[in-house]
Amino acid sequence: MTVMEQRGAYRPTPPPAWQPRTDPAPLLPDAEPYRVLGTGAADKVDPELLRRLYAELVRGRRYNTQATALTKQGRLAVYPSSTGQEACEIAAALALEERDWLFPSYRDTLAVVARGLAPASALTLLRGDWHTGYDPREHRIAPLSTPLATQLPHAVGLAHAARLKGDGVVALAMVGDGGTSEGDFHEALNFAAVWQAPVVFLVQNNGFAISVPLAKQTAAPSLAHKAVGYGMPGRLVDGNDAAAMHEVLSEAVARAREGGGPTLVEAVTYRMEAHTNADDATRYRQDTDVEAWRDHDPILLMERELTERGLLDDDMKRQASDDAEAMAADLREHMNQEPVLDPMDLFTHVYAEQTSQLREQAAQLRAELEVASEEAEEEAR
Ligand SMILES: Cc1ncc(C[n+]2csc(CCOP(=O)(O)OP(=O)(O)O)c2C)c(N)n1
Ligand SMILES: [Mg+2]
Repeated sequence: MTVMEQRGAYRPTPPPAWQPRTDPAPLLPDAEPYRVLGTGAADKVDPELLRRLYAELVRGRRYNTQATALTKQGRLAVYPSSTGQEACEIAAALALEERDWLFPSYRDTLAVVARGLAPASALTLLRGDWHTGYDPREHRIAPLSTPLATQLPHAVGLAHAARLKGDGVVALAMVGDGGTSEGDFHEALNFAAVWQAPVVFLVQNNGFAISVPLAKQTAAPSLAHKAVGYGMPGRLVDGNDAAAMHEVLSEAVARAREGGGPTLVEAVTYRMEAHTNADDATRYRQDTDVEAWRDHDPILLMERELTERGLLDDDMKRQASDDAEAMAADLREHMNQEPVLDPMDLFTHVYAEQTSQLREQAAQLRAELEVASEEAEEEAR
């Protein structure tokens, strides 16, 4: 008799039938990117909102062309243009209330400016002047993040704290298609869903991570589908349709505020310019690829809708363009001023409490600066 044949020997029992923890069907994104402009859904949108979005898009486009021009004039070290992506940028800012928090990436200067930051302050970091360039707490805007996706766990942490405090604050975090391959993306989404944190993730799928096209980035049906694996809804939206973007992000923000948990929104858009002024996009894509998107330009889509419904006349167009020009002139004026910088600021805000090494280095720099200023005085005599 074998051991297994003895009375009371272990007999495997079948496991309980497997049940999904949540029904995946409601979490799945639409098969096609959601659109409003040019469809019947546009009739329901407040005309004032459409006009506001139009004016912001025009202003945003002008900001992009002005900042790019400043790189050519040597006034700005680097600029990642969001030309073609203005609808995502503007909608992200407008979907939030003042008490909410925005967590942008380096490409999201327009969202930061549309949220109310002074246009020149949004370029401080990209000029390499002084840390973030603004007080994140005052504006409720986290620093423009260059390390990909690191802003996402920060947003979840803030949102989780807001939920514990019950203060109704929502965090909206922006990331690119390439950023979705980072571990931070996975960790942030997983924590957000488990904790039901009031956070909205906005992925701007602009087709590229520098030279890497989306097909080499992921084999997922869409980036929005990734939401299902974490247990949150995924939304697939036309990222060039400002009305659709505004509606979907506003819904996701409201849902988060009401305790409904996080949402992942994928905005399908296109990066019309090179990655930054330091990149040559002709090395990895054809001009014809770019041309194919011209007719689906976010400003054009909005202009068509407004014109067809008689909501936009020449005066309004001129007003939007004049306002954008005034903003650009102001930006030029600020960026043409030499910044007054204190080299000792290199050491502030690195750690809450400075390390002994940093104190030593600060003392060394202070001594060098004193010698340099004495020498300059000597020469002046
Ligand atoms: C952690 C990290 N790895 C690599 C880089 C270098 N890098 C800068 S931008 C970029 C591509 C990002 O593409 P995507 O997330 O699609 O954003 P996009 O630039 O298209 O807005 C890479 C790899 C970085 N900044 N941070
Ligand atoms: Mg990208």
